[in-house]
Amino acid sequence: MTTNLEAQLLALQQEGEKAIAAANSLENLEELRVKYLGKKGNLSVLLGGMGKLPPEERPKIGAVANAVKEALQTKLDQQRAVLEMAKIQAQLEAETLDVTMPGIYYPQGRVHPINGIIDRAVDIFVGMGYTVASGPEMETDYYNFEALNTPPDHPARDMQDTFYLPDGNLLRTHTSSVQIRYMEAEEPPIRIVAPGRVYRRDNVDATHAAVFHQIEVLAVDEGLTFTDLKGTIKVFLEAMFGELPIRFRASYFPFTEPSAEVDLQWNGRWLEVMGCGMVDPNVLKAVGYDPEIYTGFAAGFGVERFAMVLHELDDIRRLYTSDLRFLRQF
Ligand code: 2NM
Repeated sequence: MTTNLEAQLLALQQEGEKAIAAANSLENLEELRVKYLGKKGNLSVLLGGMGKLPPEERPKIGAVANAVKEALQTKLDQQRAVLEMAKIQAQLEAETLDVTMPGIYYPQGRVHPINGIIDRAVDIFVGMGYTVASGPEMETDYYNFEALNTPPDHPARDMQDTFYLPDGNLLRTHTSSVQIRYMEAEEPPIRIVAPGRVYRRDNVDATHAAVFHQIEVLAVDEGLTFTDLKGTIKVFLEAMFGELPIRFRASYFPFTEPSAEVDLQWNGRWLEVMGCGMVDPNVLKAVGYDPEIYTGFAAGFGVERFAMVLHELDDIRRLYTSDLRFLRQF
């Protein structure tokens, strides 16, 4: 009887130690602890038979049982340490960061000089309370010419000067069409600045492009006069070019009356930089405004021309060829 229980205890120890040594995960190890040393585990079950032993044998078997329990517990602790170490090792390997790996090259971008001029000009007008407006680049004859008081025989309407599309529409030749659309949709008072791409059927050379950028401004309100126009342009040109002499020269546009060109004294020479005028009453009528109540002023300029003056460029085409050696200078 004694030897039988003792042998069973020793067999349990052997079996347990082998199983624990083979455990391959902490979860698996916990299962084995419960199986061998748990309250209802194998050791408890065996010791349940102790009560049937003669009293004098109990201390000896008890000692054996304690030794088995301690041996299994030691084995469990050892294996737990091994598995925990393995787990950390696996984690370290999975999370390795190679600090010698070369980085990814992200070239530094810049604002294109054309957009740089647009941003500066728009900011100046926004500072004076203007709102940015935009519209389609493909336009109808109405918005590009007719509503702008441009007569049917005006040279700008010629096939030689404007890109007409097969469906009778055209590529806008100025952003004034945006102003017409805005006025149709809104009521005075109006203060807008319309930057955008425009198209003209020009032969491309150092100072001409078929696609270029324009900024036009428009103010419509009660009581606006030519002096408001002059003051606005003076503030704008001074913010753009610095405090230089400017002059207004009488000119002609179909959509303004009176009209003027604005010259700027730059490097000792008079340089034409923009056109402007008081919005023609016919234009106000076309958008449903009463010219007896409202007056307006407008002005427009070419962005590329400003860029060429401010950055001392000799050829407009440099702005379109995307040569990074050129563009990185800005
Ligand atoms: C310019 C010169 C003069 C202009 C006129 C209008 C509108 F829509 F109100 F009639 N917008 N822009 C205008 C006037 C543009 O650019 C050289």
